[in-house]
Amino acid sequence: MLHRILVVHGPNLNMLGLREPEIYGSLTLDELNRSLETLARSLNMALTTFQANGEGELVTRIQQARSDGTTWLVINAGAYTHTSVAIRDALAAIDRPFIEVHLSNVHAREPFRHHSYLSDLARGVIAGLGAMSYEAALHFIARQPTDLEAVA
Ligand code: DHK
Repeated sequence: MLHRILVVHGPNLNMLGLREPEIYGSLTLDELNRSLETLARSLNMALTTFQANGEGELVTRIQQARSDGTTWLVINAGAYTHTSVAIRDALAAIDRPFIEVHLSNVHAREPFRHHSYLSDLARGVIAGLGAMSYEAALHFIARQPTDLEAVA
């Protein structure tokens, strides 16, 4: 079985490219998603992306990952990283490994960005590498065994 990755983007990430480019870079969300799809294909993995500004929509999509064949998640929950017990609980509920990513180095920014409700549940946390934060997550997942390899 191939890894099937769900990339989840939280609030305001639909404004990538326009929004504070000195912090978040000049790539649009569409360009980022397309480059991640290309990278995933080259690593023999399937990748789906989802973006929402609302906490409830994000929770609902994460819940669906339990039954849609998703094997790993890569999540940039945006500002909800620092506030959302609901997104934490959804990630805990689905029993799928995930990597928390951020474009910016949240630890070099305002103190309220230093705490994450997700990090202690994540397999890894990657911050500050721009689009490469997501790419590094995909490279890591590509080297993880699939279920079939794990039982072989
Ligand atoms: C994106 C956001 O929207 C912020 O709210 C987070 C994160 C940082 C990022 O760096 O990708 O604090």
